[in-house]
Amino acid sequence: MTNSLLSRILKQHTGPLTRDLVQEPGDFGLGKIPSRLKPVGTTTSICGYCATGCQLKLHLDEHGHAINLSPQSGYPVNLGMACPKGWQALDPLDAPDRATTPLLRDASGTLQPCSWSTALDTFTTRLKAIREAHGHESVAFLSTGQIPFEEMALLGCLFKFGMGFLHGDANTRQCMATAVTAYKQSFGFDAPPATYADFEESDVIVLIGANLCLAHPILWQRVMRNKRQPQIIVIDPRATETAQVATQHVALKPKGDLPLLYALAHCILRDGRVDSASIARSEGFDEFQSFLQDYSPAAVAAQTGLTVVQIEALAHTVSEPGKRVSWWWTMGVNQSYEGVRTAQAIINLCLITGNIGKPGTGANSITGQCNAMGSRLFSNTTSLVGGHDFANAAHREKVAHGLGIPLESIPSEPSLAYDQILEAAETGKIKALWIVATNPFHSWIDSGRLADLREKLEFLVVQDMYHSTESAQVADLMLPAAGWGEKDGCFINSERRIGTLKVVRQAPGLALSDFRIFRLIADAWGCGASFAKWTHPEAAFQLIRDLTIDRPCDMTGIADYAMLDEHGGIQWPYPAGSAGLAQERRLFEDGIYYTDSGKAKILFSPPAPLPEPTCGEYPFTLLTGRGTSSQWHTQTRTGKSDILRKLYPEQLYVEIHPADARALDLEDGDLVQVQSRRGTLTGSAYLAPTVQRGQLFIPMHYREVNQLTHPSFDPHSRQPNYKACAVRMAKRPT
Ligand SMILES: Nc1nc2c(c(=O)[nH]1)N[C@H]1C(S)=C(S)[C@@H](COP(=O)(O)OP(=O)(O)OC[C@H]3O[C@@H](n4cnc5c(=O)[nH]c(N)nc54)[C@H](O)[C@@H]3O)O[C@H]1N2
Ligand SMILES: Nc1nc2c(c(=O)[nH]1)N[C@H]1C(S)=C(S)[C@@H](COP(=O)(O)OP(=O)(O)OC[C@H]3O[C@@H](n4cnc5c(=O)[nH]c(N)nc54)[C@H](O)[C@@H]3O)O[C@H]1N2
Ligand code: SF4
Ligand SMILES: [Mo]
Repeated sequence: MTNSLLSRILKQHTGPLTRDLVQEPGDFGLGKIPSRLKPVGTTTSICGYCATGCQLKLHLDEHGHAINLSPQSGYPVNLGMACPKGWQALDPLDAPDRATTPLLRDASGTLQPCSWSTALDTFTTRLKAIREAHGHESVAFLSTGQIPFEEMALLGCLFKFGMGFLHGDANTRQCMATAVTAYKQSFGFDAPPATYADFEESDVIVLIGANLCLAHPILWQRVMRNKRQPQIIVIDPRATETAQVATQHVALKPKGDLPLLYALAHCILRDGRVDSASIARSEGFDEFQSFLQDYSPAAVAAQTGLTVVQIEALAHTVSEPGKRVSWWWTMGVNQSYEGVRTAQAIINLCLITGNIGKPGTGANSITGQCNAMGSRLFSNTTSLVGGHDFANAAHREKVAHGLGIPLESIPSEPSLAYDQILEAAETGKIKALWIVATNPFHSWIDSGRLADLREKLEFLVVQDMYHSTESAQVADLMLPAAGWGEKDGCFINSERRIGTLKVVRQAPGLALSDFRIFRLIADAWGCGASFAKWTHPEAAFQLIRDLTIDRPCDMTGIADYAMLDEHGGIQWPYPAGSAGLAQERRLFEDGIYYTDSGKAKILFSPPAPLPEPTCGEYPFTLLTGRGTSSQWHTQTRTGKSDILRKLYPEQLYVEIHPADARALDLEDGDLVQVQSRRGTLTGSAYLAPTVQRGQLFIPMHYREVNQLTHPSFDPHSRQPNYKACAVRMAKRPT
């Protein structure tokens, strides 16, 4: 190992790590450095953007420093492909606005550089004082689906079991909460059943509220490898990039999904195109059958915006006997005030037609962020770490024992959800927030409210790679974090595949890996001893891996990171003794679900009205979502790449149907104002027949967009309803 690589690795994993803070000896032992970090010509890492989980091959110079990358050809996920973000994954690391030192707001209100000692002192003194004065519910964290799960677990365990606070949630609430709740209720565990090979083995692929070509381009490549000449049906109000290359586009009304899915089930039952064996493995069928009587195509046509003929034809296609039908959904379903029931309506269709547990089938949610699936198992927010339940006494005992912590330190109550945390901050019950690897001042729904909320907070800590994010700029204390490529750990992708990341760059200045920051905080707080075994990410991996024993996500058969690399990643479940299991595995092949009875639950309720329908004053429905394959969320990373920036419009644009534009006397490129009851933004009109009349589309990547969105939530999952609110639009007055 060259000296310079060694010193870099030491900087990430061992003390002393910072110029101003001397670690206690023995805190991070030299012997813990994973041997796979020895310098070689190349190494591999899972991409740090989307949940497809492509593996990238990093090309290293003689110092072990990544100078370039290419997609990994032998990896079972991406098979040698990557999208533009993956190809440019190193660019964001070199940005000039990287946070290189902690920043503390001074008496004049300016963020000033400070030492790590001062930062840690301030962090503990302020939060302890707030805890002392207002109790253990007065501080909350908001984290992410975009850091390794070893880091997520350390944060969640430190905050709840070490620091003794109760409330923490993550941006996965904005993204996957609906799918989590739907699966837990229907299958008894949060278990997306698919393996990506199912894309290649289906006869009918239904993409509902998912724009694969743009948001998961490499999964679209998997669809393109399907040799069965599949029908590809896209259910989306917009003629998206994916809809345009599908065999059929079902252009429904926004939020017409639930009545449509019930009408499909109605037709399928009426025509007897069901799989009795699969129905026998579920509960609630009789009630469902009588419920569906009211959902004939004629009864729901107006709500869906489709004709009876279209609905009947679709019902026929998705229930063809002998055909393999797979359903795939993303944010068009999850981000809805009735997302859970919509996802379950998809699950119900698969259950009654027997399209589950077999090749080319499934009710499959596609995940968003690189490690949303890791967050779901390990972040210790909604679920107790390792796929457990806070309310279950036996689970609490198992986790306490496994982690070597006192049982009393594990709360039995659940955390408030994201929106409830922010509401508690508005009402003054929560006094301080710690934001890690997410940018809610841009991405949260009705984001204008956050400005007022900021005024009410006594203390706001933001931990990010950049000091320039909307959230970092309003922090009282900013902690500089290493990013993807500068730290190690694991991600879990949409098909439950666990894969590793590597250190291939040195974090700039005093920036530290989130893992390292949490360790330092544990010591500063005085609870470091409880986390003595969490010496480095791989040690943490082994600790939390062992917690999964006997859970559906059991991964106790994974020895170490090297084994993950050798196997091309490993899908859970992988209990001890799994050697020889296939590389591609779907769930429920045995027809047994994770519920107490072993049967799946058919769950349903009547569709509810839109929380904010259009009206004379606000006549347009605003849809939001991904804009291009080169933009990632709030653009803190993709905005730093010269190449990616060339691939998308710099300024906010509003897609409007040409006929609506004519009625408003608008031409392409005209400056327009879009207004909702909550805010106003300015952008340029983009005339696009891909949006329906009466609808507008604005990509989520521009900071103003959430000033318009309406804060409504799914009652079961508390996921925000980002995708439909009422707005008006006009040419901008000159
Ligand atoms: N390039 C890029 N890729 C990404 C991301 C990114 O920021 N950039 N983000 C990642 C993340 S975290 C996520 S969650 C995924 C999101 O991936 P997707 O969910 O595919 O992306 P979205 O554009 O948010 O939403 C998908 C579609 O839902 C449609 N839609 C809106 N309302 C409705 C409705 O009522 N019914 C139906 N059926 N459809 C509706 C929209 O028109 C949109 O085309 O992408 C991941 N991949
Ligand atoms: N209107 C509208 N709003 C939406 C959506 C929509 O469709 N429409 N989609 C929602 C969805 S699905 C999602 S997932 C959210 C995403 O919303 P956010 O999570 O707020 O978006 P990101 O830009 O991914 O923010 C991640 C932050 O983490 C930082 N970061 C990256 N890597 C690291 C790291 O290793 N450590 C630390 N400490 N920081 C790091 C980045 O610089 C960035 O500031 O947006 C939601 N908001
Ligand atoms: S498809 Fe997703 S995981 Fe693959 S390279 Fe692109 S962003 Fe990365
Ligand atoms: Mo997401």
